[in-house]
Amino acid sequence: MKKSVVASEKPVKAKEFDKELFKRSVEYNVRTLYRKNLEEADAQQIFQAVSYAIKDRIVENWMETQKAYEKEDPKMVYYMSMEFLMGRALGNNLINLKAYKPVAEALEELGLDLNLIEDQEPDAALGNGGLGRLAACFLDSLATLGYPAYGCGIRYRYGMFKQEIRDGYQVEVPDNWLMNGNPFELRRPEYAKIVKFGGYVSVHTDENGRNVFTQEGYQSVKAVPFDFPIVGYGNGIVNTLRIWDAEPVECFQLDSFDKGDYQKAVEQENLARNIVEVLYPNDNHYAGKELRLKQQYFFISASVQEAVEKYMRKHDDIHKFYEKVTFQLNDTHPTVAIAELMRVLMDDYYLTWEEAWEITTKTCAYTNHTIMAEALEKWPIELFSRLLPRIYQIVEEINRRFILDIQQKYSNVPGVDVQEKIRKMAIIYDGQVKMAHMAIVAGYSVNGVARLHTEILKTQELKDFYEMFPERFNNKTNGITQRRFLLHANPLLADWVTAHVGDDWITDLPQISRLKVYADDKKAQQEFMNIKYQNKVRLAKYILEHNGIEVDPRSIFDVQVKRLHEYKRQLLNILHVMYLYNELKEHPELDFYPRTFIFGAKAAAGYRNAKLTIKLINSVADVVNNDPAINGKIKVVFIENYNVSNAEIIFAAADVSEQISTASKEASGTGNMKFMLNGALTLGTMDGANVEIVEEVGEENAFIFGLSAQEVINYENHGGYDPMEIFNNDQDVRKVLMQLINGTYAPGDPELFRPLYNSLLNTQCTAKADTYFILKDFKSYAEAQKKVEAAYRDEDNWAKSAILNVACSGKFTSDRTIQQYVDEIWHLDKVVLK
Ligand code: NBY
Repeated sequence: MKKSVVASEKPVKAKEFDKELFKRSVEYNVRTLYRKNLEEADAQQIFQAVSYAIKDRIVENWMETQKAYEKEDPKMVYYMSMEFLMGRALGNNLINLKAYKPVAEALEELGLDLNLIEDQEPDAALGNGGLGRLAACFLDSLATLGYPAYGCGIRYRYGMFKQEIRDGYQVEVPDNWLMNGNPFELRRPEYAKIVKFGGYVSVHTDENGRNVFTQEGYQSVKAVPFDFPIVGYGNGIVNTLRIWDAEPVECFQLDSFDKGDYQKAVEQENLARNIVEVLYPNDNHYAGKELRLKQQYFFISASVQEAVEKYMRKHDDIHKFYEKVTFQLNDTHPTVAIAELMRVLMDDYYLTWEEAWEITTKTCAYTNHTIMAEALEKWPIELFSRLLPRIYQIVEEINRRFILDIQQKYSNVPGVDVQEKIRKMAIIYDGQVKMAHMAIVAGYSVNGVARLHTEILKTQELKDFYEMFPERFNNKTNGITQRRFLLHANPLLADWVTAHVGDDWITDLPQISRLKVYADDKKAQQEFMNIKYQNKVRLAKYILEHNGIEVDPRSIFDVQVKRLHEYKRQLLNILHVMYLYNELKEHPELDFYPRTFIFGAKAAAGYRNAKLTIKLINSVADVVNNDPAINGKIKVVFIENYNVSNAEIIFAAADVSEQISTASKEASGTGNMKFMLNGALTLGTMDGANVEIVEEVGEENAFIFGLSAQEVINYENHGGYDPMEIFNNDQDVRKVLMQLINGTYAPGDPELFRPLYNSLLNTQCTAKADTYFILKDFKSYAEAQKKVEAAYRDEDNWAKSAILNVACSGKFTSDRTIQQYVDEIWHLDKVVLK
């Protein structure tokens, strides 16, 4: 283990930052870690030395916080999530310690540039997209608000893959983020747990006449936790993100002559090696992989065991567990926690089913993040029962009792077909375990992540469950942390905001509304546009360095960054670029305001149309960017390897925020909020949280287009719509679509983009076509884009709208979201350090 020894200080809250001490500790760390002095150390070594110096400061506060929790014994939330998309820690920790500027100065005095040091840190990319980043924002808000919380997750050896673009195609490269060691983590072997897989369950009756269930013939894995400090902003609080690593239970004996044992030992060792190897890179898509279910049970079993043991260290009555502990399940991925808690309570603490059920149903709460059918987790019972035999028994019993409840409730209700209800609502049906159903049946709260999304859950997707348990359903509109996405990501704008309205916004974002009075102020408008320009220069530099493409920071920066998915409709965006290019070619005299279309997106490794869309974007970029006839008026850039770190640079530089999902499909979106906070104007559909963004900022300060969610749902209920009609009647659309199959963008292989073409048109009348309403919304999108251009030409008015976007973003802080979870679901008390 690397170790740094630095004289530690008392909590930052009370103490001023001691620059000289900090400089000495960096020098000392470089010396002890690498036997070098500052001049000899390379950038990575300096990063490590600085991080260890900062960690020592954090550890002080960490101990104090945990001591206070120990003493006050508050109720705790365990945020259970397969994903925590943390990004980099160093800069964020400095921000939250309120030490960013002093540290930057101290390093400058040593001849070092903090920005370059920050760039040495690999992103902790233990998540796919919105869901994982939401978990990270929530941890930041929980610590900042002073709520006792644990994040529980998996320490994947390889996080989200690195994306390289070769010949326009996405290539996935393993993300070896732990390669140089991780200075902020702490291995906690003393809290290791054993997790059991497979085998069979045997039942016997003990001396008290109780049925005792034991799992036998299983394989086990040792779960070893690593703790990450989660630093609250300026309050001395440090919470814990606990992520589990896997180790073999014991080194298997090479001298074992028992063949059976030898085989088993090898298998056990392989299980430990494989289980936390890699994050599944699918977002909004359930793949049904056995190893994925193993990952889920692995971290859940360890986390549940730890939560129960921790509770029992202080309490003697397990019946009141829920008074001190609540589990928030981040989507259905951790839902096996329900059955695992039941198992521990019954098998380890000998509670009856009824007692265990009472505790479990008062402990577990579930957040839904999608209505996309292909994202719903349904495990085949064959797999589920083979891997988790005892857990499966418990799920069966939950299901049996729930079906009795349905029968009891609906048997005598006229007009209700009870069998139909059971078919739709059962937890086990058709040979599958439906995880969402279990989460709703056993949870005390079910929430959606934006108002529209929650309404759709109540009235469509989960209608039957809402009818049965209306009191469980509630909305918690997502939010983002302004500490990372404004204070750290956009220091120029952050300083400007503070200069105008003070710095309360850092922990009380609604205060930022005081900016409204400056929206009409010419000087403020100019300052704002100047900051935006500088941020565009910063992004242009990044693009030149990383993509080799030159872009003009005076052009409109029109940005779509998010996971690549058909429902998010990057295809609509690039088809529109193709259309604009056609227009410019046909009418060279057109008065066209220069525009840079910026994309950033990872596609799931096995998602064919998503990957082909990346190739299309890059192919269009090749043609358009190199056509002298259009005089650089359109530039298309695909930013390689979109991640949390480059996102920070991208949001700060955006003029236009593309939020163009098919209405009803994007549960909330959170990128939309990050753009708004940085003063970009939303070009979007009435979907997810866009609805609430427009409500806050006013429709006149955004560009809204397309079908409404209800219209989309109506079409879907009547078998879709006919895209051929549009293809046959709209010559602009027709031309663009033909260019997908006539080699315009793939001269060597004109058929290359045929699958995209086919996804839009049902020429064969076989598969459904344009299920995401791209052609249906095309015209309305193109019109909205025209309005964007016209609006941008009026610079003062644009600046006014942009300032109003910043000023009206107060609702979208994750501090507000977390406060609502606390008030309406978790009921936690704040802990204040004295
Ligand atoms: O969660 C996203 C939603 O699409 C977005 O609208 C919302 O703002 C965000 C936070 O609430 N969902 C998401 O990111 N989902 C996943 O990443 C995901 C990952 C894995 C699987 C399913 C969904 N899986 O089944 O493996």
